[in-house]
Amino acid sequence: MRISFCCVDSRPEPWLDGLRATLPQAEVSLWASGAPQADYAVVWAPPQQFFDEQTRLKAAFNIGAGVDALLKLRLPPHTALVRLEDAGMSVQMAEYVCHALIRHFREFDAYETDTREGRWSFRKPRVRADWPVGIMGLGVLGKRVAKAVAAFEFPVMGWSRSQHAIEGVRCFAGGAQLIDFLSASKVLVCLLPLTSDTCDILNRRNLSQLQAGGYLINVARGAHLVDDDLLQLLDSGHLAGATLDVFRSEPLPAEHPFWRHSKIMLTPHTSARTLREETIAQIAGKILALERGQSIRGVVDVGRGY
Ligand code: NDP
Ligand code: OXD
Repeated sequence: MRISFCCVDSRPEPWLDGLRATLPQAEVSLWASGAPQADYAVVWAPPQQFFDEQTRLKAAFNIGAGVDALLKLRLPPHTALVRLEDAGMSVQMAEYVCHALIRHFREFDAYETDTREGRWSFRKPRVRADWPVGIMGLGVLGKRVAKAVAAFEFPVMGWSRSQHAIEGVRCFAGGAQLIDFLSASKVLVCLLPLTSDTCDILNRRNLSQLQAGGYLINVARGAHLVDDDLLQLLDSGHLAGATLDVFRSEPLPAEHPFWRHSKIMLTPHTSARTLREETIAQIAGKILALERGQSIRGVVDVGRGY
């Protein structure tokens, strides 16, 4: 069995060593143009040329959860596209979102300013019931985040394409329930895949539905958010702030106003990193299952876009 590795932005050697150690029966190599046809591919942002040449792949494994960039490419017709499912990302996402939420809710930034200036002063405790948290996307990551937020006793709402039933989470589904979901939320967390249906979903119309003084946490994709709409809602005071991990253009261009906005906290697309060992173990397990003729989870529905 041949496995071709083609990932921009990743040092290939540890991945190649890890794949070889986990699948000793496989011939694992770094892709270069003209390489022999492989059975499986492990990819992150490969060039179109990779799929133009590797036409006999049974499956291409993305080493991330989001496949929006891959779906812009032409894939060979019989190649299954497989995304990463959790592999250590969901607990990181839960940490990140809870940190952003609690930092804002407990006003820790204001306390930091106070204490740095030598002030021993208290703020009135906020009432948790007044801070309902709405999570867009109840997939692998959204569900884990909902559970973590609920553990801190915030009211939690979730919105997805199909109806879900999750203990402790008030679930909404589909376009018809979007406005009800948003208007019941004060903090909005975006964990949707980027598709033609979800692009620009964090726009003025939708963000205006959040309760006054709302807060946005976008950890999904930059193209979910209409940047200027967020800036206007922050400046008008309807939104109190935002934590953003993802941007339309990454790295965020130096001149972008988000860098310097006092109500925006930003991080460089780091909320849930791909962990090499967990990722290799998951991919190797799926390759072995496919070789045994078994079906696997995480196969992307190309028509749906995730
Ligand atoms: P999943 O595919 O497991 O979950 C996607 C969820 O979004 C599902 O609940 C799905 O609904 C819902 N959804 C999809 N389309 C719509 C729609 N049109 N309307 C309403 N709900 C919709 O994905 P993951 O949880 O694994 O990952 C989510 C995203 O997080 C990734 O696509 C990626 O963009 C981002 N991500 C960001 C990272 C970072 O570091 N910033 C790291 C990892 C991922 P249903 O359940 O009905 O199918
Ligand atoms: C992912 C990401 O999709 O890192 O996994 O953004």
